[in-house]
Amino acid sequence: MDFKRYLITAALPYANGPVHIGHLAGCYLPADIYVRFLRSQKKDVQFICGSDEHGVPITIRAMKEGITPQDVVDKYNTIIKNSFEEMGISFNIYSRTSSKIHTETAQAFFLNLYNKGIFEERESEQYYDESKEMFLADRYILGTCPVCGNNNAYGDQCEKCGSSLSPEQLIDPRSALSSASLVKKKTKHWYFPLDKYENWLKEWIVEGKKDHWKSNVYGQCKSWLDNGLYPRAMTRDSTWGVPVPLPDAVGKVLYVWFDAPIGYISATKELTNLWSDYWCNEDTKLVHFIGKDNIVFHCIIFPAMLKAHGGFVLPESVPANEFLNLEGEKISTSRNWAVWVNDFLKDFPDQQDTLRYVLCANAPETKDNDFTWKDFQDRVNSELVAIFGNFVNRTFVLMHKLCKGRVPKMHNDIVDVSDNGLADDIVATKLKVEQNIENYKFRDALYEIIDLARKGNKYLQDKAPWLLAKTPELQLENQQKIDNCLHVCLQLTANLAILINPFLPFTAKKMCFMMKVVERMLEWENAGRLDLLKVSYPLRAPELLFKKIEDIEIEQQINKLKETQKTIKMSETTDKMDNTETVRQEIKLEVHAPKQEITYEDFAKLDLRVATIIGAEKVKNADKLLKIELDLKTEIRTVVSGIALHFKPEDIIGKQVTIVANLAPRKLKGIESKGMILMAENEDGRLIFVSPLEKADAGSEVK
Ligand code: B3M
Ligand code: ZN
Repeated sequence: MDFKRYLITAALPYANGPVHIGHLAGCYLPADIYVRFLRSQKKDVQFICGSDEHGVPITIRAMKEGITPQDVVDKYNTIIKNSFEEMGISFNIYSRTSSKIHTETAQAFFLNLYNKGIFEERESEQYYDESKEMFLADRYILGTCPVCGNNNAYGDQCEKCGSSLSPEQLIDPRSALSSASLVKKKTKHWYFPLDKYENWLKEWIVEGKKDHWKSNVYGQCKSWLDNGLYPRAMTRDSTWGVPVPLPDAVGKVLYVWFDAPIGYISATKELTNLWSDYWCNEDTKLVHFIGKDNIVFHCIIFPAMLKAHGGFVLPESVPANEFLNLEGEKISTSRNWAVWVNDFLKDFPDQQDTLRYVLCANAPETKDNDFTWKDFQDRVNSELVAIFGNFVNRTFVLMHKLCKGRVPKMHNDIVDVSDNGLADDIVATKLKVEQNIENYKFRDALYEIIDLARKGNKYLQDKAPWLLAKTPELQLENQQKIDNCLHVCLQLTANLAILINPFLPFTAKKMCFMMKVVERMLEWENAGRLDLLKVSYPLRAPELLFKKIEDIEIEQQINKLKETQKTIKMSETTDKMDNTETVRQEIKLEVHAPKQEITYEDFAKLDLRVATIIGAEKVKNADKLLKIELDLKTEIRTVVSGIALHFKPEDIIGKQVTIVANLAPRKLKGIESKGMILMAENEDGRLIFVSPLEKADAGSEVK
């Protein structure tokens, strides 16, 4: 399908910290490459982003820094915006969700659904942390997953088995902010009935997107859909956020994941009066660039909201990336384990493109990837400097030396196979780059361009014009060969500028300057042409496009990280209790922390039994679930367990396991599960049954 307009969004970063390389690699850089590519094709495109200024992460940061939430967002919005600008992330608008237009747009959206009677109004008891005097967002409630027993499941999702949860389903919920156990308080909220959109979503995603969404994205959606969708509260008790526009909703705001994606719409409104041409037209291609932790919100919840509202285009694609780690460890804002973009630019001034290069060449497109400083140095020195930069530089130096600083003529009567071969390579590369970018394979696209420069180097090496210049007796004939060689190399240089422009825009600009061409030459349709630089046209002296990264620079960065590591270790030991932190990684730190003490009576409430597995089969439409039949001597029990990725049904029959026999029954995929099988979990995530060392009688009590 041909689209008339393109609406490209990049996840709205929480304004609770600066931007780091993981953010760039995860969504802003690929989005920018995509947009620059579209613009170079003269497409009608709007690139939308802004700060996400609501939600718990902001209020917690404010609490921690002892300032107001408004101070927090003002401070970080500026820092983030500047970093993006400096890195050449070319948004058409970078807005903020604290803007008036956003409040109005989000409230109108809410009221539209409200007036249609879409929300379910529910009074419920919700978890309240008395020590912090606040109701807790789902993400800030931890507890045991009823499906797989993971005791650090979040109130909205168990990351171990992928089940979608609500806080009520967690066993022994506790506060992630204070570790306190929670009390329940009555409160009223408006729920969006996601379950009612399940069939529509299945059709739209499972049938419509299976073959063209990235497999990591499709897979995550599929598992959410397989696990079943539930109504979700779209309002929260808080003073920070977009007020719920209803008279009886004092002290309530829109859930941040309700208002944030609407931020894409309000930012477009702020940008142009023609906003509805983009948002309300079937011939708009809407693409959301995000990180993998945002998939469910962009692929399931927001589309369902748009569908409920009606009149909006749905995302054509959501090319989410996986995560970028740093020197083998997860990047973390709160632990300061990151390379901050503003710091990078201080240490490596004017080297935006080297960072863009490495983050794209090593982008976590299909799996989590690692950024290491050594790899940064290697890629810059052996790819950017030694291949691309070197080719352009040699071409310019030789042209000045052997062709009087002007574009030499092409002598058509002596054109040979290698000249033609290189011309063909240029055209072929253009096509491959196009295809790869259109399929969101930016790494592969970039590789093709470097490979073309590599071919240029080989061509130059084989022709060796500097040797031809050394035989004065053949001067005329050789000069023609020299001319042809440098003519081809210069046209290739111009083509490289066009191809590299979406990826390394600063470099492409420098190349235009050296070639004395206007930037319009960079339009994509010009790629493949061999007459981009006019014969006899004088060119400028070469500038070095990239700087080699020295060992000492890398050592400094590594030392910086080592210092950070020391601080992290210290604060982790001295400061374990102060975990009013913002980001999820922080919560993960708690994973192995000992649990609260319990009394013997607490323990005695558990009815633990040995049971023998006598049957096991996969649950239909649920990759992770096994339906297991257990012999408890006095009865045969069915338990549904989230272990299908770890065990084959046929391998576990006959095994003896320990179960919690008096756990309240729960329906999973329509099957009633009575009890939970206990598992030990290795550091590598492997699960092991907790079994008696010797065969015990089925049904015997464990105490
Ligand atoms: N602020 C989450 C994040 O930064 C969230 C994205 C909103 S996109 C509408 O990861
Ligand atoms: Zn689980």
